[in-house]
Amino acid sequence: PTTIFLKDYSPFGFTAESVHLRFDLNPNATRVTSRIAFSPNPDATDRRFFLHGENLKLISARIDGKDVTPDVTGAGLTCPVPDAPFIWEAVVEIDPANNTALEGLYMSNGMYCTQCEAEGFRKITYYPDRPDVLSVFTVDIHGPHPVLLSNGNPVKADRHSATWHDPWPKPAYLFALVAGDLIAHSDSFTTCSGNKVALNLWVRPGDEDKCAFGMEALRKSMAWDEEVYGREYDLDVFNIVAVDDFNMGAMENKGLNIFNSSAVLASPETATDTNFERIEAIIAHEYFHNWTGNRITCRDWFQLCLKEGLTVFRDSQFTSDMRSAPVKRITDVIDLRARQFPEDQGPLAHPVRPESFQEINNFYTATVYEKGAEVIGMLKRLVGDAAYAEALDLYFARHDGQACTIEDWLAVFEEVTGRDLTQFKRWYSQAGTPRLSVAEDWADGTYTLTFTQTTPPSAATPEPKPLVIPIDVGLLGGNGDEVRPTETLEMTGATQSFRFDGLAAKPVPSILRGFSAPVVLEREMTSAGRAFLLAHDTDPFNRWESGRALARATLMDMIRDGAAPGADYLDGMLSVLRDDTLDPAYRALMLAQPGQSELAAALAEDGTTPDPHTIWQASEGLKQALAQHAQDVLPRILADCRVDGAYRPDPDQTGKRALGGAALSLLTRLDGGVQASAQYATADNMTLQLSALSCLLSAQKGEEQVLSFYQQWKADRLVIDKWFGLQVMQAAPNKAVAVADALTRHPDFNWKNPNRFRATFGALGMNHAGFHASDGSGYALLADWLIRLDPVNPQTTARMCSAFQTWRRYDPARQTLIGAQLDRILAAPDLSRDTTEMISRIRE
Ligand code: BAL
Ligand code: ZN
Repeated sequence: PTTIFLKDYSPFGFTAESVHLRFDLNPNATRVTSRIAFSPNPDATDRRFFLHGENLKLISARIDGKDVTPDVTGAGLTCPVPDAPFIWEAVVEIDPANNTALEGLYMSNGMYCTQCEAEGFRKITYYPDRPDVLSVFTVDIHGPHPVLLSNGNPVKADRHSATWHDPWPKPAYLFALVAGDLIAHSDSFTTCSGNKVALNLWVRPGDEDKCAFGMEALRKSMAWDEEVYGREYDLDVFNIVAVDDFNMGAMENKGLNIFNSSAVLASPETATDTNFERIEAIIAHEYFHNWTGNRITCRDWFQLCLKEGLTVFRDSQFTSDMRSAPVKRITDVIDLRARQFPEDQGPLAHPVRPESFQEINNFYTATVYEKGAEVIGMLKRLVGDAAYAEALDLYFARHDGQACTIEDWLAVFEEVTGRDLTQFKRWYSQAGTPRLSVAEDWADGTYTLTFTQTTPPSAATPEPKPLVIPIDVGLLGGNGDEVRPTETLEMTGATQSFRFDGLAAKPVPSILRGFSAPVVLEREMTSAGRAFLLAHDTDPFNRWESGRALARATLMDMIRDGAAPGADYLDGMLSVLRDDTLDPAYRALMLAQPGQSELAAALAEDGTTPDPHTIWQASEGLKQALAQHAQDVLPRILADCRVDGAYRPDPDQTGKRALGGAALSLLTRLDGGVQASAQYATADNMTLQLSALSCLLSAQKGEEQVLSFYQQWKADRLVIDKWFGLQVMQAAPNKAVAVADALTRHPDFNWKNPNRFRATFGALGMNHAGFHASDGSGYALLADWLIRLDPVNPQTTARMCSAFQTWRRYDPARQTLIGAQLDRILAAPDLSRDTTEMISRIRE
């Protein structure tokens, strides 16, 4: 496979002034006729006319009306062209019905849809399929379908055809087309300058009752982007379509967002609170891309974080404003540690802006997205809110309609603030999670904190240099009062000290408040010290963090020494549980323990080879101990969390159900499932039903409920995805592989559907001790299925390979077993470029 390098970028030799596409839809023989006006690009030196194209049958090609015979390969075509503006016309035939990779134009339940990011458009027609070629598209669609959609505004429509025109120049990756028998849930939004925009959420008949929440989320997102970023919507219509077969969560195509149905459809009976929150965030994310991604796009795919990091950052701000900011920050950090830290600390480590790739689909990663968002959060913290707003205004004004780079992005901040961001830019170019250690000193009323940063070297960054790290610090007195409010310390050296003068007594520091930088803070602390911060820290994030650190330390002692859970943790959690002044959602997050994979990472970091089964036992032991310690308060908590009245997925009810769920899971350890069974029997919404079922399954009960759940919901594919996933996730470690294997034989295991495949095998990866069964059966089962899926859907296969990325943490026997499976996958005939790249990088 060829490696592509950032340093080799050069612009395309031609500009595309306008694009006209005609689609004559047919499941196995769709005809795509293109008419493109090209002109020589004055900014380019290389004038070779190469158009990308894959899996296309070229029927005819013409230049300025004359037939030509291009040189065609599996990757595209070349052709001699005039040294002046010319018209390119081509007719190709494609086979959407057999497009199982779900890239380009494909079919899902009889409906046509597209996914073009990153390089899917080349499977639709010959085109310069690169994000720096922007053009104005007009699209004619012909086919016997009631609904025919594309980007932009509708121009005309009759019984079996429709024309769409998108006035905003865009790269081909934002192209979209949908055709099928769909029903609209419609509404409207009047923008700040008075344009009434028609909003439609298109779904399959039968899903109409699952649209209201997504539509409301869209309206909120449109209002928020006007209010907070001054960004107004720019077309007459905004269409969203729900599709069942989709590789990603959703896609921001201009004016025609296409969503995985799991990321948009929801009703109280079928979706959990967590689903509702995720839907609100994804609707916002895709909508916000209209400015950060679409109006200003990326010059090349190395700049992916330019749009993704920024848009994740914006959607996090939105969720913080709509819901609880501390809860959002905590859940983001949990997610970062669960998904991005392992990536950054293993063989797949890459910078937020990678410098090379073989398959760009493999770089839609937690590093590009989530660490990319953290980098923007740091930048905002360093320059302040006002300068951030000014820099963003300049960014939008200066780069509207352009394809940009990280250099363009940083330049607006440098201009607005006068800062030199050369060192800060290392966050974009260096891989690896920095470790930040801290030492303290107290003398004569002066308190000094000395920080040392080190980033472990990796293949991607063999010699990391010091980064700019914003460290938010507050100081507390011995009675818990705040003696110094939060201030942002700006660390630039490898080691650096910060002094706090004029203090009457030695303070207790609260460091890295709000998780002000994506680092691992290494701080020697006693359990009593952590318990103090858990009780008193005035920063809600760090208060939670102290509880988390206490849980981690307690678990590590249990794992390493077989110690009994200490009183600091148990008493600390009891106080949190009892504290009715704390938001229930926040209390629920406090009760959640660090994941078993996170513990394995912490052990490996400390030089102890993690044993998944011992980790599982300790984790179970701590939950059991907490259940017993809190047994007197749990029934009251459960009762207090009961919600009267109609279900609403709002922060208030959601928080109560989350805390109630946490309490029920502890209570199930004491009552053998009596209350969980009762909740299951009376639940009138999916959150309560699923949390009860989850409690029962983790207590090795619930056989009857598993069957009745299936009977109740077998017609609802999104609920049945949950049913598949939950059984695997909650299975005891010695049963998880067998449960997953049995489910692959279930008639509803439609493995070509990415949601069903991910529900089953994503859950197996998440069942840490189950996946790492010492006989290697988990590895073998996953490898079997990755080998089977790869020829059908390389993109989803490659993503699922990351379950193996942490393999070097484990004992030699497990490494041998995993290594053998990696070799087996690599040896599969015709393995895709996607999977080859992933497994090769993991295997290194
Ligand atoms: N652009 C791919 C899907 C997303 O990040 O919104
Ligand atoms: Zn995105």
